[in-house]
Amino acid sequence: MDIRAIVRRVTSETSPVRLVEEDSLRVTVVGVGGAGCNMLSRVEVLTGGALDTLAINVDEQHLRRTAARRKILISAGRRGGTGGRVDVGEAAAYRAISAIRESLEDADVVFVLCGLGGGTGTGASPVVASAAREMGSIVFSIVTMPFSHEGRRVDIALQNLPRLVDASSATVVIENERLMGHVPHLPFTRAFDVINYLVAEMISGLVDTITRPSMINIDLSDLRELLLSAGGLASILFAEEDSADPRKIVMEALNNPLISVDFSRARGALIHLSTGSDIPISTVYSIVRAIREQLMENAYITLGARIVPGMEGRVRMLCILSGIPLDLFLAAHRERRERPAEVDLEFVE
Ligand SMILES: Nc1nc2c(ncn2[C@@H]2O[C@H](COP(=O)(O)OP(=O)(O)OP(=O)(O)O)[C@@H](O)[C@H]2O)c(=O)[nH]1
Ligand SMILES: [Mg+2]
Repeated sequence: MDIRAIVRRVTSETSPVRLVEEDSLRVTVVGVGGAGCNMLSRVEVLTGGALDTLAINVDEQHLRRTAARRKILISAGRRGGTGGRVDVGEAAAYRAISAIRESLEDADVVFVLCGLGGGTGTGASPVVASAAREMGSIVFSIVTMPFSHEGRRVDIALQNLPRLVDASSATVVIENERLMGHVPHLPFTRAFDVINYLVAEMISGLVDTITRPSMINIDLSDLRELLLSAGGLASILFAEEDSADPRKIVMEALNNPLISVDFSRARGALIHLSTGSDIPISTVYSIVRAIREQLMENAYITLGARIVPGMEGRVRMLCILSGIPLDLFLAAHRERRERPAEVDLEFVE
């Protein structure tokens, strides 16, 4: 979207709010496998049950513990779950495909959550994403990559990520390892909980962005446009800063990516700002320009903004960078995986 068009739109509107009816957009959040269901429980709690949530797992006990509005138990067709086998997870989803399709029938936007690396989530999530997409939904998959010390699970994740990217409109990848760089001393289970919380926040922010009326709205057709011209692999950036220094906001966001990939190859961005009513349009312009500078030339940029009472002097930004080449990401990961552990050696004569 061209910034001049936005300025025209904002300045020419008698009422700056283009209303989206509160319930006009149907969003379903689906958790697949153990990690996916844990993330989903967080979404359910964080949003106070306001979103339509669906849990899918072969693990019945885990499914019982999951907080979700609806649940589908899929069968691995053998005792003891998938045993970490992706083909078994995939077959389990196909066995339940009519129940899965039925439960996603009316959704405009479907979020598919999964921790890549196990059998259920890795195998079943592309089946869920394809089903939703075939029925016309926009599908955002949000997945985590295993920690490097999880060994074989990393290979499983790398091998299967392309299937999920193909099946989804956009796939946001979060590297557990990058996130933990920010909180290195947490025990394993607490670390997962931090990730689950972050994913829940991300979804609630995104849903908020596309469903609640804003000063400049992002709606379904904006999303479709963005994903048509720049779908594929995506990353999400957040920042909150003083509105006096727009470049600082963008730098803060870019310095905290949850994925290690070169953003200069991203082909699109969805930027959403929450800010006070005192924000000058020049600040908005500077933020968009600073993001644009980081991306491919002619990148597709969609902007949304909301005035939040009490946020005078501050800007909170949520930015989805999409259209990142998958092969770049995979190559960087494979290389890291094959590289022997680095050791600092000093030779003394
Ligand atoms: N974000 C997050 N990641 C998790 C959590 N638990 C495990 N993981 C990650 O997700 C990967 C997959 O684990 P699970 O989700 O338990 O596996 P699954 O999809 O249920 O598959 P199987 O149990 O093998 O059938 C692991 O390798 C971890 O990297 C969690 O609670 N949250
Ligand atoms: Mg499991």
